[in-house]
Amino acid sequence: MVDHVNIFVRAGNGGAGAVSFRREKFIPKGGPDGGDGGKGGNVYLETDPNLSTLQDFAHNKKFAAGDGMKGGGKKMSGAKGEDIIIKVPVGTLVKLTRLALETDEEKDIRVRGMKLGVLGKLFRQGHIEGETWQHLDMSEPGMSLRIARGGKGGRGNVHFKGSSRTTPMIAEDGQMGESFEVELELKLLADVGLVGLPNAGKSTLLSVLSNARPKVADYEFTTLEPNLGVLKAADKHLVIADIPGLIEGASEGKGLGIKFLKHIERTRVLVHLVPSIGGTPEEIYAKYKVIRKELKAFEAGLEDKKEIVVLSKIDLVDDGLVKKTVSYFKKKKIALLPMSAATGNGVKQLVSEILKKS
Ligand SMILES: Nc1nc2c(ncn2[C@@H]2O[C@H](COP(=O)(O)OP(=O)(O)OP(=O)(O)O)[C@@H](O)[C@H]2O)c(=O)[nH]1
Ligand SMILES: [Mg+2]
Repeated sequence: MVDHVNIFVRAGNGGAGAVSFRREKFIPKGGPDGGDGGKGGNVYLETDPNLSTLQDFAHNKKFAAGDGMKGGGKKMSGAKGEDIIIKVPVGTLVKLTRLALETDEEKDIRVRGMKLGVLGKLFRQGHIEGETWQHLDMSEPGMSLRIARGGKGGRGNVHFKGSSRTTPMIAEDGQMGESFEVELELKLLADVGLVGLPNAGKSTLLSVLSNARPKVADYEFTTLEPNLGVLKAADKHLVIADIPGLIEGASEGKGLGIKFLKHIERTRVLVHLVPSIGGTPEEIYAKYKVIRKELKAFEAGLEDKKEIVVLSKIDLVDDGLVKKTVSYFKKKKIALLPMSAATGNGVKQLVSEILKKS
């Protein structure tokens, strides 16, 4: 899954002001009429709730807004450069690092309305200054932020007329647009995270609790990228994140590793699914501990989050084992909630626990 990329953005440069003189019949020496340059386009970041990865940036890394156009004669202003809007998923963390601006020397330019070969001067305005870096959290749907400002257009020579300067041969060049290197890191925003061994039934549970229809199959590592779903209960809308399964040694790179755990870093409660099949209460508890160890190894405080521990797939084992396992966990001071996504047994209790804890 692409959830960490660096891209480059550049706002548009302002257009240059014009050096131009009025030319009309019977008025041999018209006054200055050079218009202003247009403003450079801005760069915006906007959250799009339909996106869930940064995949779009895997190959597309450079974004530039339009430059402002040059001013013209007859006090005509140049057109404004076009803005660009970059869409990112909700939960994208943004780090901006300002890129150095190139400085341009004074430039000679041709003067409109004068004999060929007469040159005017274009001098550069001050650059846009500001923070060299900043962090942003694109945490809300519909959020829009300007991250790079387009340069102002330069003033045309019509502004440089003075009593001692009736033929101003100067105008301003446009200001340069801001440019940044932008680090985008996605940490999905969800209220509830589902964790557990591969095949524990996490994706199945997500499909029972929400409108999401993630891939479900009877083998390990069916889920390769996080799935999101919305649980609607008691006037609440809770976002649930289903992530790939964890195995022993995931923190050392086994299986799919533990990197994707960052997508449940910002949840309020974890639902930990422990499968009931294929073991004694002790063995089931040992499987629970395997996941706890990996959560701790991630070193982001996941082990301190509120946890609802669910004994999954109880339709496949006999009631005696369920009872014994519940009391075994109770001795370890863990309230175990038996559940079957297949029959719906225990799902209501789970939903009310989630509402209580989130
Ligand atoms: N009988 C029964 N089967 C279940 C139940 N929940 C899930 N399953 C089955 O268990 C298998 C694995 O389910 P998934 O939901 O894909 O498991 P997962 O935890 O998401 O697995 P990974 O994505 O590989 O980590 C599928 O064949 C499901 O149909 C249940 O409550 N009862
Ligand atoms: Mg799955």
